[in-house]
Amino acid sequence: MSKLNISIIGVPMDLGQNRRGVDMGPSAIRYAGVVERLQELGHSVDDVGDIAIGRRETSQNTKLRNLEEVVAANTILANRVHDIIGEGNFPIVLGGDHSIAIGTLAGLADRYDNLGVIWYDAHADLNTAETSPSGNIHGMPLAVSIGLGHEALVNIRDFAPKIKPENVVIIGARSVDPGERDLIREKGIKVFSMHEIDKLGMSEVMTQTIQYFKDRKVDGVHLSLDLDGLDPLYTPGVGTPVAGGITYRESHLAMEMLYASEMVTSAEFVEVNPILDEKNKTADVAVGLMGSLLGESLV
Ligand code: EXY
Ligand code: MN
Ligand code: MN
Ligand code: MN
Repeated sequence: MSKLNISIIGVPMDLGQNRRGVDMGPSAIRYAGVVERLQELGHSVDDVGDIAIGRRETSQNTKLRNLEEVVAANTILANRVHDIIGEGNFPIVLGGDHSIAIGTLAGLADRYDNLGVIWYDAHADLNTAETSPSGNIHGMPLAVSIGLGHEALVNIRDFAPKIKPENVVIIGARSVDPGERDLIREKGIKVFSMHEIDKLGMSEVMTQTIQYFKDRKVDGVHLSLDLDGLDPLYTPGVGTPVAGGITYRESHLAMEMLYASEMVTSAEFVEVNPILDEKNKTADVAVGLMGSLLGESLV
């Protein structure tokens, strides 16, 4: 892959869930040396700073917490991401909770005819207000992006859906709610749960993922990587840890294979919460994975 012009954009969002501290994720990832790491790989890196996030709403809509502020921030993010692609740059979005994927995908989608998405996560993030057990919007961004959910979320940048369900591959799932399971079946979403990762191995999972996108003739692939996709042994600084996850080495292998595929055109790294972390371990892992995704080799 040739050297890239990378634009890093921070989204200090914590309104998509209940635990404070994930708004400090972009700072923690910068502190872990993201800009330097990507520059060392030969890329040109522009850190464009953070999106402004509003305050927690006092009127509690318990089915869609902080809806207005989540919509407002994601609208700004979507427009920024859209511009970054227009400039020919490679966007890397730093979260923040996973609700920010709504804005990232809203900004990306109309820059492609047939965008593929990898959802690297312990969760499916396919809830709607009707199926959500929590009312937390960070459990909804994939549903929103395929056109399901509150219209204010679904219609950011005035078009919907953003992506096709058959262009999504979920990797690492192990905590899926009943309504999400129904949706996966109904929409035929491709999922490599921990069961498949255990059974096939990560090498085969990634080979099949890459082939899946080739078969669908995608013209770009967005990687949405939730750090809770990894086992909490490696990434303890996340708000919704689930045991039995992807290992550190499996995750690096996945990133290295994506680099070799030359398919990935944008990425986001979300749910890093330094308050819950151990000495910035989770942000360090995030930066390491970005390195492998963008060309770092072991020897
Ligand atoms: N499925 C649960 C919910 O919707 O509340 C938990 C979602 C956690 C979402 C994390 C970030 O990926
Ligand atoms: Mn997630
Ligand atoms: Mn456009
Ligand atoms: Mn998750």
